[in-house]
Amino acid sequence: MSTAPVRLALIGLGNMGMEHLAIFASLQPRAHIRALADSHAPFAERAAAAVPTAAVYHDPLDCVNNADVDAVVVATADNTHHEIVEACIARGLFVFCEKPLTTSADRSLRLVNAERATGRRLVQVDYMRRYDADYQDVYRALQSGRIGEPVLISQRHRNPLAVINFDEQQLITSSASHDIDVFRWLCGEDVSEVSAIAKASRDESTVFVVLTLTSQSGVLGIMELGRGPGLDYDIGCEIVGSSGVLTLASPTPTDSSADGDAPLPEAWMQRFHRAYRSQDAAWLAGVVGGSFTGASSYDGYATNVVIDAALASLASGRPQSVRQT
Ligand code: ISE
Repeated sequence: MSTAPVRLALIGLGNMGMEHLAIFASLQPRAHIRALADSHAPFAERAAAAVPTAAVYHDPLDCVNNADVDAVVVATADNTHHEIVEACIARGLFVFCEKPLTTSADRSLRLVNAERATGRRLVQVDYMRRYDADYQDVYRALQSGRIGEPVLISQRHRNPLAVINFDEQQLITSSASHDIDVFRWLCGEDVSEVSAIAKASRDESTVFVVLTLTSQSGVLGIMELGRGPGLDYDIGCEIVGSSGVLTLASPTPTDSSADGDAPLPEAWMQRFHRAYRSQDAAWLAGVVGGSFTGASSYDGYATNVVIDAALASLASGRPQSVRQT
């Protein structure tokens, strides 16, 4: 196995990109941050101040096509992921992309096919909950058979309005992508049907979406997603099995100050700070060793298929079949 550092480009340097930058900087010398890119000049400059030796690009595609790197981290706006990841695959670069992989199942499928054509696994999607210690406890307990056969997986995902002012659609496309990924990961299979309903308070401050899913073997999933002024960031998961119940532990304080770093700007970064660290370190090891443990391009695509169907259900008021290619 190579011991040379992984030469990295980080593209998209808003809050999430800066969080990855801090993590990969802490993983030096295994990671060598050689290039930074953001089309928003102040963001590029802020990151350059943190890593003055890195080359700075203002065009993400210029960075992918010309930076002297082995691997790329993409944390740009969701609707730009497709073309950046596509360019990475075309250059044979490993790419770690923020969720959702793209903004439609069709686009994500094109990436899956482009990656398959290379004959190598190049893409990982940032679904960091898979690396969270509490989620891993639940996952392992389920796999061990402790509660028998899973029957119902209920999830709760609440956001404070001060951080998230999503409408119903955005709660599905952005927030629910995590819960859909967790449902597929826990069930170990794809989703076959989804339905979505939503309710906003009269003053429009509080918006909730409820998704109901069925897995291919019939496991039921219920997820409630919301935002509002009266809400804390609150994540929950409970699995009812044929012989018991598993509940996701309430988080121990995992804010960044616990690790001696500066406070993080977003509530979910505090809650999942250690999961992001574990995930980024595992991805780096995957780039070196060629074996990845995180969400694949297919996982990103399969989540997009459910999102598309959930949006269709919200618009039509009817359950929608979910069909993966
Ligand atoms: C955000 O983009 C995230 O990734 C957070 O984990 C999630 O909790 C939040 O709702 C998303 O919008």
